[in-house]
Amino acid sequence: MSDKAIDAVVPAEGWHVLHLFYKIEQGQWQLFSTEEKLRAKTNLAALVQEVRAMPDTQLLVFSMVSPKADIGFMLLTPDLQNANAIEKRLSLSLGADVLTPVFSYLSMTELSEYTTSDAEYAQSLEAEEKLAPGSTEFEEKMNAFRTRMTKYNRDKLYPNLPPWPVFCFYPMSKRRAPGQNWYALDFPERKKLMGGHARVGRKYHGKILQLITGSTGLDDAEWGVTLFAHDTFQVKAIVYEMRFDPVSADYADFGEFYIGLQLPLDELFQRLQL
Ligand code: 76R
Repeated sequence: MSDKAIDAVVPAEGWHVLHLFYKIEQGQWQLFSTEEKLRAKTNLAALVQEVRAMPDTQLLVFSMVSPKADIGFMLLTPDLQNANAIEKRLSLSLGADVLTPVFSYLSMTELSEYTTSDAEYAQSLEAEEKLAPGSTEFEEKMNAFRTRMTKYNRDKLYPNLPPWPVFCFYPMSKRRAPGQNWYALDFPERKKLMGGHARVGRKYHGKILQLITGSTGLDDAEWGVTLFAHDTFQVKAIVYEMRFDPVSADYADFGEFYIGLQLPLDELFQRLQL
Protein backbone atom coordinates (compact mmCIF):
# COMPACT_ATOMS: atom_id res chain seq x y z
CA MET A 1 0.00 0.00 0.00
CA SER A 2 1.34 3.43 -0.87
CA ASP A 3 1.62 6.04 1.89
CA LYS A 4 -0.75 8.22 -0.13
CA ALA A 5 -3.71 6.03 0.89
CA ILE A 6 -3.14 6.81 4.57
CA ASP A 7 -4.75 9.76 6.32
CA ALA A 8 -2.26 12.44 7.31
CA VAL A 9 -1.51 13.00 11.02
CA VAL A 10 -1.37 16.78 11.05
CA PRO A 11 -1.50 18.57 14.41
CA ALA A 12 -4.11 21.19 15.24
CA GLU A 13 -1.22 23.64 15.45
CA GLY A 14 2.48 23.49 14.75
CA TRP A 15 4.73 21.00 13.00
CA HIS A 16 6.35 17.73 13.99
CA VAL A 17 10.09 17.92 14.59
CA LEU A 18 12.47 14.97 14.42
CA HIS A 19 16.12 15.09 15.42
CA LEU A 20 17.98 12.01 14.13
CA PHE A 21 21.61 11.23 14.84
CA TYR A 22 23.51 8.28 13.36
CA LYS A 23 26.90 6.68 13.39
CA ILE A 24 28.38 5.69 10.06
CA GLU A 25 29.62 2.11 9.96
CA GLN A 26 32.83 2.71 8.01
CA GLY A 27 33.59 -1.03 8.05
CA GLN A 28 30.37 -1.71 6.17
CA TRP A 29 30.83 1.32 3.88
CA GLN A 30 34.30 0.23 2.82
CA LEU A 31 32.85 -3.06 1.54
CA PHE A 32 30.96 -1.08 -1.12
CA SER A 33 32.42 -0.70 -4.61
CA THR A 34 33.06 2.83 -5.92
CA GLU A 35 29.90 2.50 -7.97
CA GLU A 36 27.82 1.38 -4.98
CA LYS A 37 29.19 4.27 -2.91
CA LEU A 38 28.25 6.74 -5.63
CA ARG A 39 24.77 5.24 -5.92
CA ALA A 40 24.28 5.47 -2.14
CA LYS A 41 25.38 9.13 -1.99
CA THR A 42 23.20 10.01 -4.97
CA ASN A 43 20.30 8.29 -3.24
CA LEU A 44 20.72 10.34 -0.04
CA ALA A 45 21.24 13.57 -1.99
CA ALA A 46 18.09 12.92 -4.06
CA LEU A 47 16.09 12.15 -0.91
CA VAL A 48 17.25 15.36 0.78
CA GLN A 49 16.28 17.31 -2.31
CA GLU A 50 12.89 15.59 -2.52
CA VAL A 51 12.12 16.31 1.14
CA ARG A 52 13.26 19.93 0.90
CA ALA A 53 10.81 20.43 -1.97
CA MET A 54 7.85 19.21 0.12
CA PRO A 55 5.47 21.96 1.28
CA ASP A 56 6.08 23.35 4.79
CA THR A 57 9.01 21.00 5.24
CA GLN A 58 12.61 21.69 6.26
CA LEU A 59 15.41 19.16 6.43
CA LEU A 60 18.76 20.19 7.86
CA VAL A 61 21.81 17.96 7.61
CA PHE A 62 24.79 18.10 9.98
CA SER A 63 28.24 16.69 10.32
CA MET A 64 28.20 15.86 14.01
CA VAL A 65 31.18 16.85 16.14
CA SER A 66 32.50 14.16 18.49
CA PRO A 67 32.19 10.41 18.00
CA LYS A 68 28.80 10.34 19.75
CA ALA A 69 27.35 10.57 16.22
CA ASP A 70 28.66 11.18 12.70
CA ILE A 71 25.69 12.51 10.77
CA GLY A 72 22.58 14.32 12.00
CA PHE A 73 19.26 15.38 10.53
CA MET A 74 16.64 17.81 11.77
CA LEU A 75 13.28 17.48 10.07
CA LEU A 76 10.30 19.79 10.44
CA THR A 77 7.10 18.78 8.70
CA PRO A 78 3.38 18.91 9.52
CA ASP A 79 2.37 15.26 8.94
CA LEU A 80 3.73 12.62 11.33
CA GLN A 81 3.08 9.92 8.70
CA ASN A 82 5.37 11.80 6.36
CA ALA A 83 7.98 12.41 9.08
CA ASN A 84 7.96 8.70 9.89
CA ALA A 85 8.28 7.70 6.21
CA ILE A 86 11.18 10.15 5.70
CA GLU A 87 12.89 8.86 8.85
CA LYS A 88 12.77 5.24 7.59
CA ARG A 89 14.08 6.28 4.18
CA LEU A 90 16.90 8.39 5.66
CA SER A 91 17.98 5.49 7.87
CA LEU A 92 18.42 3.25 4.82
CA SER A 93 19.49 5.94 2.36
CA LEU A 94 23.18 4.96 2.32
CA GLY A 95 22.43 1.23 2.20
CA ALA A 96 21.54 -1.37 4.83
CA ASP A 97 23.72 -1.32 7.99
CA VAL A 98 25.61 1.86 7.05
CA LEU A 99 23.72 4.24 9.35
CA THR A 100 23.23 3.09 12.94
CA PRO A 101 20.85 5.27 14.95
CA VAL A 102 22.43 6.59 18.15
CA PHE A 103 19.86 9.15 19.24
CA SER A 104 16.52 10.46 18.08
CA TYR A 105 14.05 12.96 19.45
CA LEU A 106 10.43 13.64 18.56
CA SER A 107 8.89 16.98 19.48
CA MET A 108 6.58 19.63 18.10
CA THR A 109 6.78 23.36 17.59
CA GLU A 110 4.63 25.14 20.15
CA LEU A 111 3.41 28.50 21.34
CA SER A 112 4.70 29.92 24.59
CA GLU A 113 2.37 29.92 27.58
CA TYR A 114 4.07 33.02 28.93
CA THR A 115 3.67 35.70 26.27
CA THR A 116 2.18 39.08 27.13
CA SER A 117 -1.59 39.08 26.64
CA ASP A 118 -3.56 41.94 25.05
CA ALA A 119 -4.98 42.83 28.47
CA GLU A 120 -1.52 42.92 30.08
CA TYR A 121 -0.13 45.11 27.34
CA ALA A 122 -3.13 47.44 27.57
CA GLN A 123 -2.59 47.70 31.31
CA SER A 124 1.09 48.53 30.85
CA LEU A 125 0.17 51.29 28.36
CA GLU A 126 -2.15 52.80 30.94
CA ALA A 127 0.04 52.34 34.01
CA GLU A 128 3.51 52.96 32.59
CA GLU A 129 2.97 55.12 29.53
CA LYS A 130 -0.08 56.95 30.95
CA LEU A 131 -2.05 56.46 27.74
CA ALA A 132 -5.84 56.56 27.91
CA PRO A 133 -7.71 53.58 26.43
CA GLY A 134 -9.50 54.75 23.30
CA SER A 135 -6.97 57.51 22.54
CA THR A 136 -5.35 57.40 19.09
CA GLU A 137 -1.90 56.70 20.49
CA PHE A 138 -3.20 53.90 22.73
CA GLU A 139 -5.03 52.21 19.85
CA GLU A 140 -2.02 52.59 17.53
CA LYS A 141 0.23 50.94 20.09
CA MET A 142 -2.31 48.15 20.66
CA ASN A 143 -2.53 47.50 16.93
CA ALA A 144 1.26 47.43 16.58
CA PHE A 145 1.41 45.02 19.54
CA ARG A 146 -1.17 42.68 17.97
CA THR A 147 0.73 42.68 14.66
CA ARG A 148 3.98 41.89 16.51
CA MET A 149 2.36 39.05 18.45
CA THR A 150 0.76 37.53 15.35
CA LYS A 151 4.17 37.41 13.66
CA TYR A 152 5.85 36.18 16.84
CA ASN A 153 3.36 33.32 17.24
CA ARG A 154 3.59 32.39 13.57
CA ASP A 155 7.39 32.25 13.84
CA LYS A 156 7.10 29.96 16.89
CA LEU A 157 4.74 27.48 15.24
CA TYR A 158 6.13 27.71 11.71
CA PRO A 159 9.78 28.73 12.08
CA ASN A 160 12.24 29.25 9.30
CA LEU A 161 15.52 27.70 10.37
CA PRO A 162 18.70 29.59 9.48
CA PRO A 163 21.68 28.19 7.58
CA TRP A 164 23.95 29.11 10.52
CA PRO A 165 26.81 26.64 10.81
CA VAL A 166 26.83 25.74 14.52
CA PHE A 167 24.00 23.50 15.72
CA CYS A 168 23.45 22.43 19.33
CA PHE A 169 20.70 20.12 20.54
CA TYR A 170 19.79 18.87 23.99
CA PRO A 171 16.69 17.56 25.73
CA MET A 172 15.48 19.41 28.81
CA SER A 173 12.81 18.90 31.48
CA LYS A 174 11.55 21.09 34.28
CA ARG A 175 12.28 19.57 37.68
CA ARG A 176 9.68 17.98 39.93
CA ALA A 177 11.47 17.65 43.26
CA PRO A 178 10.21 18.58 46.72
CA GLY A 179 10.75 22.35 47.04
CA GLN A 180 11.85 22.52 43.41
CA ASN A 181 8.72 21.52 41.57
CA TRP A 182 8.09 23.74 38.55
CA TYR A 183 4.67 22.21 38.05
CA ALA A 184 3.61 23.04 41.60
CA LEU A 185 4.30 26.77 41.08
CA ASP A 186 1.30 28.92 40.27
CA PHE A 187 1.07 30.61 36.88
CA PRO A 188 2.05 34.17 37.96
CA GLU A 189 5.19 32.80 39.65
CA ARG A 190 6.16 30.77 36.57
CA LYS A 191 5.47 33.75 34.35
CA LYS A 192 7.67 35.99 36.50
CA LEU A 193 10.50 33.45 36.39
CA MET A 194 10.16 33.01 32.63
CA GLY A 195 10.43 36.80 32.30
CA GLY A 196 13.92 36.59 33.82
CA HIS A 197 14.81 33.71 31.50
CA ALA A 198 13.70 35.69 28.45
CA ARG A 199 15.75 38.73 29.57
CA VAL A 200 18.90 36.58 29.58
CA GLY A 201 17.91 35.07 26.22
CA ARG A 202 17.34 38.43 24.57
CA LYS A 203 20.95 39.44 25.25
CA TYR A 204 21.90 36.83 22.65
CA HIS A 205 19.65 38.25 19.97
CA GLY A 206 21.37 37.92 16.60
CA LYS A 207 24.00 35.60 18.08
CA ILE A 208 21.84 32.63 19.04
CA LEU A 209 18.69 31.46 17.34
CA GLN A 210 16.76 29.14 19.63
CA LEU A 211 13.93 26.79 18.82
CA ILE A 212 12.23 25.26 21.84
CA THR A 213 10.03 22.34 20.81
CA GLY A 214 7.64 20.55 23.15
CA SER A 215 7.81 16.81 23.72
CA THR A 216 5.59 16.02 26.71
CA GLY A 217 3.88 12.75 25.83
CA LEU A 218 6.12 12.33 22.79
CA ASP A 219 9.61 11.66 24.04
CA ASP A 220 11.59 11.15 27.25
CA ALA A 221 12.19 14.79 28.19
CA GLU A 222 9.73 17.68 28.07
CA TRP A 223 11.42 19.91 25.51
CA GLY A 224 14.03 19.75 22.82
CA VAL A 225 16.37 22.75 22.85
CA THR A 226 17.85 23.53 19.42
CA LEU A 227 20.34 26.38 19.18
CA PHE A 228 21.97 27.80 16.05
CA ALA A 229 24.99 30.09 16.14
CA HIS A 230 27.83 31.39 14.02
CA ASP A 231 30.22 31.02 16.91
CA THR A 232 30.50 28.16 19.40
CA PHE A 233 31.54 30.73 22.01
CA GLN A 234 27.96 32.05 22.05
CA VAL A 235 26.52 28.56 22.60
CA LYS A 236 28.82 27.99 25.54
CA ALA A 237 28.11 31.49 26.87
CA ILE A 238 24.31 31.31 26.74
CA VAL A 239 24.09 27.85 28.26
CA TYR A 240 26.50 28.94 31.01
CA GLU A 241 24.68 32.20 31.71
CA MET A 242 21.30 30.49 31.79
CA ARG A 243 22.55 28.07 34.42
CA PHE A 244 22.52 31.04 36.85
CA ASP A 245 19.01 32.06 35.95
CA PRO A 246 16.55 30.52 38.46
CA VAL A 247 14.50 28.80 35.73
CA SER A 248 17.55 26.74 34.82
CA ALA A 249 19.43 26.84 38.15
CA ASP A 250 16.50 25.59 40.23
CA TYR A 251 14.17 23.91 37.83
CA ALA A 252 15.96 22.46 34.80
CA ASP A 253 17.30 18.98 34.11
CA PHE A 254 19.27 18.37 30.94
CA GLY A 255 19.96 15.40 28.69
CA GLU A 256 22.97 14.79 26.51
CA PHE A 257 24.32 17.55 24.31
CA TYR A 258 24.87 17.08 20.57
CA ILE A 259 26.88 19.54 18.48
CA GLY A 260 26.89 19.56 14.71
CA LEU A 261 27.91 21.68 11.75
CA GLN A 262 25.56 22.57 8.95
CA LEU A 263 27.24 21.86 5.63
CA PRO A 264 26.29 21.58 1.96
CA LEU A 265 25.85 17.90 1.08
CA ASP A 266 28.95 17.57 -1.12
CA GLU A 267 31.13 19.03 1.66
CA LEU A 268 29.40 16.76 4.15
CA PHE A 269 30.15 13.62 2.13
CA GLN A 270 33.83 14.63 1.96
CA ARG A 271 33.93 15.43 5.67
CA LEU A 272 32.39 12.06 6.51
CA GLN A 273 34.81 10.31 4.17
CA LEU A 274 32.00 8.78 2.17
O1 76R B 1 10.40 32.97 22.90
C1 76R B 1 10.65 34.11 23.34
O2 76R B 1 11.51 34.86 22.85
C2 76R B 1 9.86 34.56 24.55
C3 76R B 1 10.50 34.30 25.79
C4 76R B 1 10.96 32.86 25.97
C5 76R B 1 10.19 31.76 26.33
C6 76R B 1 8.71 31.70 26.64
C7 76R B 1 12.31 32.40 25.78
C8 76R B 1 13.36 33.21 25.35
N1 76R B 1 12.36 31.08 26.09
C9 76R B 1 11.09 30.63 26.41
C10 76R B 1 10.70 29.34 26.75
MN1 76R B 1 14.02 29.92 26.19
N2 76R B 1 15.68 28.78 26.19
C11 76R B 1 15.81 27.56 26.81
C12 76R B 1 17.18 27.18 26.80
O3 76R B 1 20.15 25.61 28.80
C13 76R B 1 19.24 26.14 29.48
O4 76R B 1 19.45 26.58 30.64
C14 76R B 1 17.86 26.25 28.93
C15 76R B 1 17.74 25.94 27.45
C16 76R B 1 17.88 28.18 26.13
C17 76R B 1 19.37 28.22 25.86
C18 76R B 1 16.91 29.17 25.75
C19 76R B 1 17.22 30.34 25.04
N3 76R B 1 12.93 28.36 26.91
C20 76R B 1 11.58 28.30 26.98
C21 76R B 1 11.19 26.96 27.41
C22 76R B 1 9.77 26.46 27.60
C23 76R B 1 9.44 26.62 29.06
C24 76R B 1 8.01 26.41 29.45
O5 76R B 1 7.11 26.57 28.60
O6 76R B 1 7.82 26.10 30.64
C25 76R B 1 12.35 26.24 27.59
C26 76R B 1 12.49 24.80 27.99
C27 76R B 1 13.44 27.13 27.29
C28 76R B 1 14.78 26.78 27.35
N4 76R B 1 15.08 31.52 25.40
C29 76R B 1 14.60 32.74 25.04
C30 76R B 1 16.37 31.40 24.88
C31 76R B 1 16.69 32.63 24.18
C32 76R B 1 18.00 32.89 23.45
C33 76R B 1 15.60 33.47 24.29
C34 76R B 1 15.45 34.87 23.73
C35 76R B 1 14.91 34.81 22.34
C36 76R B 1 14.93 36.19 21.68
O7 76R B 1 14.26 37.07 22.19
O8 76R B 1 15.67 36.33 20.67
